[in-house]
Amino acid sequence: MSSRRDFLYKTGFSALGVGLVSKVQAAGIPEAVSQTSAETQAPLMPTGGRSYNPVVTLNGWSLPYRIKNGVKEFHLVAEPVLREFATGMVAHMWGYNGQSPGPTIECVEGDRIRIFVTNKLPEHTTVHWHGVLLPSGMDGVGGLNQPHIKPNQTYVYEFTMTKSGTFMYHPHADEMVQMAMGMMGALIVHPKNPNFMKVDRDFVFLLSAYDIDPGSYTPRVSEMTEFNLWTFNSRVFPALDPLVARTGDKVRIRVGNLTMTNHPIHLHGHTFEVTGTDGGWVPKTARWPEVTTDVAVGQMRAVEFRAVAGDWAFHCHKSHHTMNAMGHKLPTMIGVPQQEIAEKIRKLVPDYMAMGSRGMADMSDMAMMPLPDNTLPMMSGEGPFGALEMGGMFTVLKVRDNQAKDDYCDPGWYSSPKGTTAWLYEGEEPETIRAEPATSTGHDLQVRKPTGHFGH
Ligand SMILES: [Cu+2]
Repeated sequence: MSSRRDFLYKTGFSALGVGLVSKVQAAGIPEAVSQTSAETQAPLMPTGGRSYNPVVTLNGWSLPYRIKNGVKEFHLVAEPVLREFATGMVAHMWGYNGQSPGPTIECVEGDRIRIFVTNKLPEHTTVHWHGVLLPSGMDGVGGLNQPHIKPNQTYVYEFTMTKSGTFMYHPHADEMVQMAMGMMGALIVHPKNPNFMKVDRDFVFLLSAYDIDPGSYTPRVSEMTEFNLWTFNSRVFPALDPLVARTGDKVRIRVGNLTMTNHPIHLHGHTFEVTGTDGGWVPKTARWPEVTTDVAVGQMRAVEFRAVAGDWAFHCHKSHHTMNAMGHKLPTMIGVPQQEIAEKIRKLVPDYMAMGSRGMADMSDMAMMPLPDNTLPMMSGEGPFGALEMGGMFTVLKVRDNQAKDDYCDPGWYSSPKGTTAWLYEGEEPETIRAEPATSTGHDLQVRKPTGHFGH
């Protein structure tokens, strides 16, 4: 741990704590604000210019701005960062302003924006503004639209936001390496009319994937398919914050995909409509109900729904993407008796444990197996009824009747109304549960209280 790169990482690490840390100040350039926390930060209310309803970045934050002569100015710093994926695992990555992904940039349709980009990486970079309509020279493809931004240089991008919607930013320079190292961020352009497409809660995050060998700290940048960490905003379950809403809230979730494969994003307990892509808003007449929407590589999808009370899983539907740090070359051992061979191996390797004779659920028990340094159990997380057996791209939408407006704090686990939780049958004659046919919301079941046993 003594190379120059380690020194840079350690410099960042020494500032680890909570909140914002001022970092770069130079004449004429807005202060570069840096974030050290991987927790979801409160929405950043507008500090001048046109009014808008800010977004909440899942396990992320929004970049403060200043207004100078009518131009909204931001300062992005491309730099090595440390990102905690979950307790027990920190990755050495490249990002912006202290975190990977970088801060969400928020502005308003019609805004003139000026973004200073300072390069503190050991190699050149650029920034491409994915989906934004702008002059060709501002599009950020190194060598095509502009010279590369060399280490320690600052470039200025300036353009007018002509349409509202959900966009992204990322380098268009040594892309394979720089995106595999975590360089990306969300860019939100709010409508000029704050009542257009208005919602009560507006969440955003990016999908990204990394290959970090157990016991190591830096993503393998040459990996194309065999990733072992599938993330929402470079964070994995159980360390992802819940998405919190109040019953009846109109909720929007904006999801951008900068991985190498598609992710069918699935929400339980609701139907939603895709209301926006990185091309713009979808007209009402072109929307249809869904419970899963596939977000392809390089795409952004905004979905909207009315929140229904409960704890609802929200995850990628590829089951390997709700796992952490797993190998994919394991033989299936279900039904294979391993006791005899396990005893023989234990004579040579005392800690050896035979795996998977009864499935892999045993592996969610972290205590059963010692893990190498800086890696995560394949699946983990405790719910109110036991192990969740999930990892990676999984979090929980928590909707409560009494969640206050603008309160995004975790309300704890849902307490279901009596008689509405599946129960253990132990031989008694259960009373009939009379469920009316589900209505369009699916949540108006008329339930007569059964007298069976309730687990909890
Ligand atoms: Cu996926």
